[in-house]
Amino acid sequence: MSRKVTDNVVETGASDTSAPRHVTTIIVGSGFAGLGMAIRLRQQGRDDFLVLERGSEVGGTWRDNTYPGAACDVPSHLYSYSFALNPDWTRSFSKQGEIQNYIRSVAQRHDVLDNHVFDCDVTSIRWNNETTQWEIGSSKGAFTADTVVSAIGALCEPSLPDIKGINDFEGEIFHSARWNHDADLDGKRVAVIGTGASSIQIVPAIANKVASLDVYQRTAPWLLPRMDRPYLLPERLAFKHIPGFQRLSRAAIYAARETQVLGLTRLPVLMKGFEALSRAKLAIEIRDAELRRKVTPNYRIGCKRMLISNEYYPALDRDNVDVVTDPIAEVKAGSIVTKDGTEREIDALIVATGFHVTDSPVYETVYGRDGRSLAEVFDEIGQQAYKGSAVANFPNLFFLVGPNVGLGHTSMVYMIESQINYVADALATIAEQDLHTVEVRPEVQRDYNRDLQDKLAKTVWNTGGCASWYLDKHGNNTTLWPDFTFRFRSLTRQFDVDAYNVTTSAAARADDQKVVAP
Ligand code: N01
Repeated sequence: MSRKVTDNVVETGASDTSAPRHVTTIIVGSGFAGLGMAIRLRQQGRDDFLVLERGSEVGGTWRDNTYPGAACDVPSHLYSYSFALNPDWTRSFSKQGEIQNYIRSVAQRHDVLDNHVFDCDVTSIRWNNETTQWEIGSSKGAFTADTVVSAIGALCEPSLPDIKGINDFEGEIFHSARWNHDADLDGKRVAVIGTGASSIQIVPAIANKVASLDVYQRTAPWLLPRMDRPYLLPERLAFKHIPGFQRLSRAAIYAARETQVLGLTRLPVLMKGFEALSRAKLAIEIRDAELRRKVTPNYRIGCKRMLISNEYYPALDRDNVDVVTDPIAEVKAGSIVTKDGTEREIDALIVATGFHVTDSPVYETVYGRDGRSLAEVFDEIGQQAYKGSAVANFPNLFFLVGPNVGLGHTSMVYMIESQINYVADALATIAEQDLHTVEVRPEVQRDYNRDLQDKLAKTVWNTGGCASWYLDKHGNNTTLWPDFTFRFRSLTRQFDVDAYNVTTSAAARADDQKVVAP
């Protein structure tokens, strides 16, 4: 099949009533993961794929998170594709706009945009046992596919807090990942709920514009210095013109970051240095003793994602900013009431409360071989996959950024590229060996996850005394990778077909002939 696949979708304006359009592989989502997968397929000489993307352009989380101050907390030269290094990064830590421009330019350069269907909201993905194909329902019509790659990411479905009265708030209200740029916050009384990675960037970006800012904190984050600076012209010239300089710099950043794995997963004592640094930062940047007490974390560093900012504490220390630690009792039409009875009037409410990660609503829309949804399967066994990429009962379905491939200390793009290696090799193996279906064997998945959970049990994420989105409702850590990332790279270097139950296309053809034979 050729690029016309997409043209046809556009030309025929496929709607819910059109016959399903068949493509060999459908990729859902075009953030770093889905786009990288599309580029790899193109590099393999394939054009029989479509990327279904609910947004109107590529970029995923970097397209959606446009809140003031949005920037990456992984250094620019590491936070990029290995096959598309960018010598032109302007800063050591990039801002959202620059990353989004980078992703856009990579998509254009690699000529995969014609394989995209934008504004295409995928509503269901269902395995059909008769046709042994995936049936995909979407806002741009129905599709069928031999293989599906889910690249929806973990941080795409905003989680709204279940607070009494919040739906009756009459001022501006929006989630950090759906920033309303039409809302004018200048001179307004604003509240932010949450003090995670998004909030600590938003708060300093708006604190000097608003009349007052109430920051509702449930758990104080640990903060480290942000070593951000603009690159000087000689550095940028060196990145561009000295062969190997940028790769060397990237490798150095990677190695430095990887040393954190020991402290996070095996030797907690190694995190003491970070903790001391963070406490010193707090002491220097916050003058008020009571405020210092309020924002001092009460769990071990690393248990939640360590955040980096040089501006957050000084913003909290401003006269027009209050940190509220009394739990929220209720939101009213124009105010927030805390459990101690205090009512604080506001004009706008920013909800920076994170995402549905272990309970993604998308899981309710994916139905496997036995008719059960991913949500039902995960409810029973917990969110889990084999190598973060395949789930028993869901043949020919692969995940990018699936369970237990997340990280807090280094670049997710590295993990994504590892998974792309694995899935690309799986698709190549299916073609080379004339396989019809591949489905990970349940016992392989079980053993793999048992081993993962054993490792995770010793990590600071599980033992550090905090609640975080890394843990699911059973208390299992089903989001993070508990080892060096190069171990994951080596685990995913090749598709291990022996871990899968397979059927061959020859057998499928023979079955078809039996059905039509008189
Ligand atoms: O979300 P979060 P986020 N009432 O889940 C609080 C990535 N990211 O959007 O800690 C009151 O971290 C919650 O409190 P608690 C990164 O991977 C990266 O900030 O659960 N409060 C917490 O303070 C990150 O980890 C970058 O007690 C409630 C906050 O809301 C992930 O995205 C930038 C509440 C949620 O924090 C998510 O970050 C931004 C309630 N009902 C994001 N419910 C960079 O690279 C939740 N909270 C820089």
